[in-house]
Amino acid sequence: MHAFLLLLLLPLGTTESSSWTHLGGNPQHTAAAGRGPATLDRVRWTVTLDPNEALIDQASPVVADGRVIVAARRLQASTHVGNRVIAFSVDDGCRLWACDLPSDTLDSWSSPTLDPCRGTVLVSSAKRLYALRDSDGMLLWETPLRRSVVNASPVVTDDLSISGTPTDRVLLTDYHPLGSDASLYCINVSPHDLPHNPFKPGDLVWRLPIGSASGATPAYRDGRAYLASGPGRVLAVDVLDPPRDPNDPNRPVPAWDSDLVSPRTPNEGFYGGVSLADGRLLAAQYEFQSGSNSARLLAIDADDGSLLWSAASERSSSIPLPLGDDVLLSGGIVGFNSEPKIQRFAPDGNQATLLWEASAGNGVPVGGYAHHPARVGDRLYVGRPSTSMFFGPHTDLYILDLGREPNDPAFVVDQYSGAGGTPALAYGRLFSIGPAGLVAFEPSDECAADTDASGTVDLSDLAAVLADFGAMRGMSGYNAAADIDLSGVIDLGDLAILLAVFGEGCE
Ligand SMILES: [Ca+2]
Ligand SMILES: [Ca+2]
Repeated sequence: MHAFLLLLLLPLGTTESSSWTHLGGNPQHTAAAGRGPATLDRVRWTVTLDPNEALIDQASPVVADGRVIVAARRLQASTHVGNRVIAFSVDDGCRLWACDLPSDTLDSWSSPTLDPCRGTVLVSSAKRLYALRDSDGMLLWETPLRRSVVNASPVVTDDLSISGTPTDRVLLTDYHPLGSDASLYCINVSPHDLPHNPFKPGDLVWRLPIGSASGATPAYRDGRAYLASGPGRVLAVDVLDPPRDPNDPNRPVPAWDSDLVSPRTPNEGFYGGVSLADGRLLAAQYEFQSGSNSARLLAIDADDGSLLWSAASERSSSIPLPLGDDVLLSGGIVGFNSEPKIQRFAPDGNQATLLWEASAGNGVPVGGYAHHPARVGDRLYVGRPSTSMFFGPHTDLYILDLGREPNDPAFVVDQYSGAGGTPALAYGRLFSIGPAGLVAFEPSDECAADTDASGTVDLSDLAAVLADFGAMRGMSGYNAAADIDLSGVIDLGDLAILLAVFGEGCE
């Protein structure tokens, strides 16, 4: 008992950022987690939807506070009549709530975004942004937009304040792919609190005209939002108090605004999101006419918008995935002299070398232009696209070993049939949608018990369990990362798992 009490006095280990709140995991869309399943043979649960529902195949699940949220459509006699956001318990896949929304535009695959600070789900459909309460799906507020949102996902801040008053914002772009009337919206999410936050949740704070845009999911870090849109435009804008256009005080002036690429053809441009890591902004282009590697992958200096390097790449509307200095890109489509694949690039001066292009062996395609792989270290989780339906679901999930070359037989670590949509990683678990529905994969007990993703089950994990011992989901003090078996309560069951693997490594 003395040892037990002593442990309670240990400084708490920091738990990893165990939620997956955005497309690509976080506002930088780096799509990396500290731990995840090493194999795909431990399915925790599979949920199937009702016959009058269809998952939006290219949208990502998001996970926080013990819930996994997915975007779906409502059907009547196979006709799309509306959209629906559905929440499931990470514990058992039990359906917690569903919220009906109007139909999206053009079969948009915008992913929902979670704002755990405010307890909301942020999701767009057609010409509106909605905030739903994450505990029960109740509509809290909605904001009308000038144009529909198509394929772009919202990004929400959690670090903005003025003199201690929270002033967080959500950033979102709408759709005008061949025109010039698209916008980046900055919408308040924090409570109205004078004098520093004169906005109510859902109030438009500013709107930046961005010309043409489609699927332009912004990235955010340290007060600044970034996006790529149109034929070759990349820009950064300070979210909280951007300088204003002297001729239009409602219109912010970007911190920098670069037209980086003279398009090689009129059919090349940005149709996806950007990622941000180590001061680099990464963006991929889509190209409509030519064959393989007819588009470009770009690395941009996030400080000033200057081009660091570019390389010919497969057409993509996916978000490039930083891997140290290297970059992975999911790109390609079935047909049109293209094919779905994963490409790995290594920077070399003002260019980048294509190190390899990967399938899952035997010509099995993986990735594709609308897919967002995720990784844990050198372990890449990536789906196999449908080759029979152009916008069909990813049918299989693969684990690839990025420490090896694609021609190494051990490059493909594992495979699962039934789901392979853009993966979300949280609490060491992986969530993916596909023809089977929504599937949750379990890690090893060692990884489940490594609550801080340090790589070892040790005293800091024990301290995390003891610190919240007795807490139940829905109570304050409940930390899902310390609920090792995700049962909804932190109790002796978790302690038993932890002690059984104490000292072991999570690999
Ligand atoms: Ca640990
Ligand atoms: Ca438990």
